[in-house]
Amino acid sequence: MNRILPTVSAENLTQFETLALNSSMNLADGHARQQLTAAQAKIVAELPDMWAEAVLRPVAEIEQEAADSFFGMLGQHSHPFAAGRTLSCYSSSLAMEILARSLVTSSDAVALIHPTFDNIPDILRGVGLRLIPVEEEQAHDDDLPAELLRQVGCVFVTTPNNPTGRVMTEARLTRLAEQCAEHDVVLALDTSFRGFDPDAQFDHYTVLDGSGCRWVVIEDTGKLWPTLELKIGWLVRSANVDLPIEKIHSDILLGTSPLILLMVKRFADDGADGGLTELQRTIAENRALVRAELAGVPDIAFVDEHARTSVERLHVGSRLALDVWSAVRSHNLYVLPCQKFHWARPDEGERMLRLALSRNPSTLVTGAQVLRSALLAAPGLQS
Ligand code: EGV
Repeated sequence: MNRILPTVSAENLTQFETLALNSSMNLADGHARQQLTAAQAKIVAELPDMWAEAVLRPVAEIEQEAADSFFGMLGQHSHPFAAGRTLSCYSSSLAMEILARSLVTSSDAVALIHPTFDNIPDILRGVGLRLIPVEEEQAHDDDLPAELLRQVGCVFVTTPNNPTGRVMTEARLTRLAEQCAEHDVVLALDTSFRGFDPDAQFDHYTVLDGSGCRWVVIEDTGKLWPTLELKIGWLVRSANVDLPIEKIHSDILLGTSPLILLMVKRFADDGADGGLTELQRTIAENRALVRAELAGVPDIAFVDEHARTSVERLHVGSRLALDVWSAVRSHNLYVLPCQKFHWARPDEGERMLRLALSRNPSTLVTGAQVLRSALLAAPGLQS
């Protein structure tokens, strides 16, 4: 007999992820849950020494070193050094909240990439901002309409995007920044998945500063390393941004933990020393593993063929993603249905699931096998 599952109610993607937190087959959230590498385990073993170091040293110095190592690992060599230009937060969502509260003091609307992770639209709407969707294809392929730029105080782009993995090229970023400068619109980037894709590691800060536009970038250590939610979100801004970011940041926090900053520095130094390449290789292997386990299932497709981020979208054909989600959930496997990524038109995501790849290979293989059986048992409409 089937186990009776309680009715679920999940109002956003994170609540879907919360349902998965205690499952041994959690392919839902995009946080890193794979094993530490040997080099990373060594850093973790040295945490007590880092604690002692953090007690002794000035926090500004530690913060600067952590930022230099992290931004350097990601090719962001021109990131600003001046005080207050790179603010550390407990998480990138907190950085997002600070940005949203800052924006709403001087504008009422934001043009936001579509689809993207739903806490971005939810945070922006939460402070009262009106959102205008910008289709991913449009943002990447064409200039934005002047009509749109006249209506908004900010253009917000996630690159690489979550869940699609799509990366904005240097040429497109250059043009978008020019357009934002022309219309005096703030260009905001969320680059939380940058570490997974070398194409996203050209020096964005040179491009942004070269354009003269007002800009904000949210960077994140949180998706890369299995550090048990110990992470930093950075809120970086142009000198001319003219938003009360520092004030609002200070309303909410005095600072982040120097212990976590030291840990981030060490992980980033290891990343620059080959760890990041190793991580990219691991994700590529994990992606290949999942694709292989699902090979030959009728009426499915991997949507983002060239994606390199730590998540993978699966089109479930004529099936409904929520039906597949329920079917695998009864076997304790959790994945993420994609409707809510499509924050302006949820229907567009109703036949897609997102699978997390920052997991151990054994978890991915078992999960993919459960998913395979469920897909085969629910063939959808046969053509
Ligand atoms: C992903 C969830 C929230 C976010 C998960 C995520 N954070 N809601 N503050 O980190 O792709 O699974 O981005």
